[in-house]
Amino acid sequence: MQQYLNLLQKVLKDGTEKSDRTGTGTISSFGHQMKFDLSEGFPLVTTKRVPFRLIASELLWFIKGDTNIKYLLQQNNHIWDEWAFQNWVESDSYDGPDMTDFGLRSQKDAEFKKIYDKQMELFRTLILEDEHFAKEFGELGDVYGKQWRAWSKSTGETIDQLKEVIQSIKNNPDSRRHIVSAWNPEDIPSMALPPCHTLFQFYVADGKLSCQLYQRSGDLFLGIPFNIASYALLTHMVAKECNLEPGSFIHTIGDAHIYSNHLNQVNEQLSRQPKELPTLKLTNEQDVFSTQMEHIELINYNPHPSIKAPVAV
Ligand code: DHF
Ligand code: TMP
Repeated sequence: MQQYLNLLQKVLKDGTEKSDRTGTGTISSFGHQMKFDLSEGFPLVTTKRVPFRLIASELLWFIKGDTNIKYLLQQNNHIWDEWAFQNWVESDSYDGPDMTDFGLRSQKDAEFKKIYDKQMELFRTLILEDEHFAKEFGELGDVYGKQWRAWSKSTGETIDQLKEVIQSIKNNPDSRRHIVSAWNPEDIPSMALPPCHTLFQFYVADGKLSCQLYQRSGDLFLGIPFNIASYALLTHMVAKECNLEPGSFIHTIGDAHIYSNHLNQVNEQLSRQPKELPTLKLTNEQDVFSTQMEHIELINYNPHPSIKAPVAV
């Protein structure tokens, strides 16, 4: 995991101060690559505790082709709540207290934060208990799950990119076309957040399956540890189904940034010594598509304590 710490250090040192869509401000640097040999252990950051259960349930949600946060809430996973909430409070149906700029305001205004927390709690309850509400406001739009499993063709049919790529790895391992793209220009306007992990490619050699991800935008403190572990897990799962060993995960990042309100957290992390990597055990015999949470086991994860940070919305 030293590569991840090196990247944090490099962006701190050489990055440029840049404003950003969320109004938070970042230090940013363009074009970086990390490479993780999956035989050396499972690449989950150890200089803070990263909630692996949330990473695994988010990946299973993508693989199901689901784009509604109801499933995530049922798994007690709240990493996408703010983006669905935003759609609700900006809609005509919303008649509660004003939630304009709730992300930034809840960090600066304690009174507002109380009202916001209450609205968010109400939102979660409605998603879980009101089917109509969940259908309308739990939906993030044409995000990852839709593009991976049901990319729309101009003819009205859909393409199951994930199924096809697994077939092509099995039938034609040497192909240079094992690609899944989440970046669908036509669908960008109907997404809560245009895909950050944009495109990935698999590669087979010497009985091993490798994966490279192109990520257009990476929140180095919060998002990136999730993204590394998520694609490492996906590579393990696809390798198992295709009777291959996991090879490497290569992570290429466009705009790699540290948010200005994550600087103390990053420095705290950089003061810590990385620990031994955990290992991953997949206990199912079945294919990628029938993998459940109970089939995914992380062994020997003994990280430093967690470090909290606000997410920029
Ligand atoms: N926006 C921004 N600004 N950064 C992101 O990383 C991000 N990621 C998204 C959606 N939008 C985003 C989806 N993935 C967390 C991690 C990943 C993620 C969203 C949020 C996060 O807040 N992680 C916390 C733990 C959260 C919890 O325990 O519920 C962490 O400490 O890792
Ligand atoms: P952007 O759309 O303006 O680039 O904002 C998206 C933010 O979310 C940016 O900070 C990158 C971050 N992000 C990740 O780092 N990983 C993810 O998986 C997701 C969904 C977002």
